[in-house]
Amino acid sequence: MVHMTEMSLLFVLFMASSAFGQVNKPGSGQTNETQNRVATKQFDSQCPCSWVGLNGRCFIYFSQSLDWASAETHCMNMGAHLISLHSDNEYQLMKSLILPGSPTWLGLNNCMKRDSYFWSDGSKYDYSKWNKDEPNNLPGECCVHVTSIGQMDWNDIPCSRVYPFVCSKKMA
Ligand SMILES: [Ca+2]
Repeated sequence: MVHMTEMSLLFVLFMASSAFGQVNKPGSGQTNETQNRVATKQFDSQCPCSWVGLNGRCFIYFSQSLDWASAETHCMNMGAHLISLHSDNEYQLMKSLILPGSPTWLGLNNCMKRDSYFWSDGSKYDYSKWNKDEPNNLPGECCVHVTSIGQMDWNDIPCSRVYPFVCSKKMA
């Protein structure tokens, strides 16, 4: 049984490496390793194709730039929400999915109440990684994104800005 599982995993990794073959570049061992790790996560999880699983949830990155509400709607149309983060592990997974240095929406905002942040998926606000001196609550800044400059962590910014985004949902 274990042997069969290993064989199945090897087959999936082989298929994944074939599928990704055209984007692999000679000498990019780290890229191959990352893709294999992603493929393994997909295989181990109960996530739809192209989603990555961690801690009972599935994650996917979209490179198209949308305002916060449109990005949330895009996620909801797939039974998901903009990503919520609850640990360094989840944050690092997100960073491995997005383009390096790309500003990216999170599901976090305080538009309803200045002192009360909430995640659009309704989960508890129990983790944060704000840039230094953020959130600074400048006028109109009530949605949160990962910045492309400085510490490349979180900043509050107007929800009308357009950025790529990550969706997350519970594993089926
Ligand atoms: Ca800010």
